Amino acid sequence: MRRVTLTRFLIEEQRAKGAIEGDLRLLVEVVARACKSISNAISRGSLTGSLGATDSENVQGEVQKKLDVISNEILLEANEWGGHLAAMASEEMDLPYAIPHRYPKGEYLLLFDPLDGSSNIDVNVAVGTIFSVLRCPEGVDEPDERHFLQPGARQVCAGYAVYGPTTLLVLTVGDGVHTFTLDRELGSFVLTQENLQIPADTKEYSINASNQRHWEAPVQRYVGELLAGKTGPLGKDYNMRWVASMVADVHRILSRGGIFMYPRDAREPGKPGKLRLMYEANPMAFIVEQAGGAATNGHQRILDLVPTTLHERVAVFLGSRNEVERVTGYHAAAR
Ligand code: AHM
Ligand code: MG
Repeated sequence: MRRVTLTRFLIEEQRAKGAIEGDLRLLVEVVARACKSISNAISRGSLTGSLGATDSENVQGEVQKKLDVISNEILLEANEWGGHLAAMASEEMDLPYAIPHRYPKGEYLLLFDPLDGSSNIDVNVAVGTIFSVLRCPEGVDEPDERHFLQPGARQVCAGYAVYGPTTLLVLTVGDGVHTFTLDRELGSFVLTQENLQIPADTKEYSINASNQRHWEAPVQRYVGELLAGKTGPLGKDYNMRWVASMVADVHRILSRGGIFMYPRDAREPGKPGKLRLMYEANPMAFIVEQAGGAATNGHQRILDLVPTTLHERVAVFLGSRNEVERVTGYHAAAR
């Protein structure tokens, strides 16, 4: 069997399609290496005392888990010295991280959620890392928050790692979506699936139904119809899955279709949703669209939204195209 490692895949893509610039290739390899280290840290769990909470909170007011902090540090350390980045931003840091002056700077901005699905860390359920790559605006030497505030459509690369029964890296550079599986004996990510496609129709949905009483009318209508099953207006029975790690839920959708929803709700009316636009929704929306799916905030394509702050939140509906269009249509009809 021909084994294509991530390194070989990236070099061949670069040669054949010119789709990947040298520095972007380095960036992806460095992020992948960091994900291997995170995977190792997670797999040792209690053996190294790395489970449990710290006594600090992040900018969103969430208590940081030890592994949130460890994963953030692994990504920063791996990426700061290679000369491929102008700056980084993370769910775990209030402000962008400037590349130390002793290192050369590159043309890319890297954003990440170092460990997504934090509530699952201590219970041995799949978690992941999500990342997004933008270009630093030309002529900007010392990027600050403003330079990150670009619509998701400008991403040049996005990906996620899932730390589950196997460790996977799912990647797009705007030329389809590909999956790599970590071969622990080789120490390399190996290409295991090319050009993933999300079926346009599905019989599976994901939503945290405990928030139902807080949802807006279009979401009530849509989920009501899903629950009504075969005898309802949609004429078929639907199954429900909710891992509570977005990476795992999105990965299932990439594998067999489905719709993932984290709508805005009335728990905190000031917030337009729970998930963060720049390092959760945007990279996932880019990946989902590259796999033939759709992603909206109920009203607009997520990738067209112009961010106003680094940590802003957004409602998310993504996955199988026909279902995302249906629930987006219900929002338009309710206006
Ligand atoms: P996190 O980045 O702090 O882990 O939060 C994001 C996670 C998503 O992975 C997941 O879809 C969602 O929060 C689960 O939320 P809830 O606990 O409300 O079901
Ligand atoms: Mg997250």
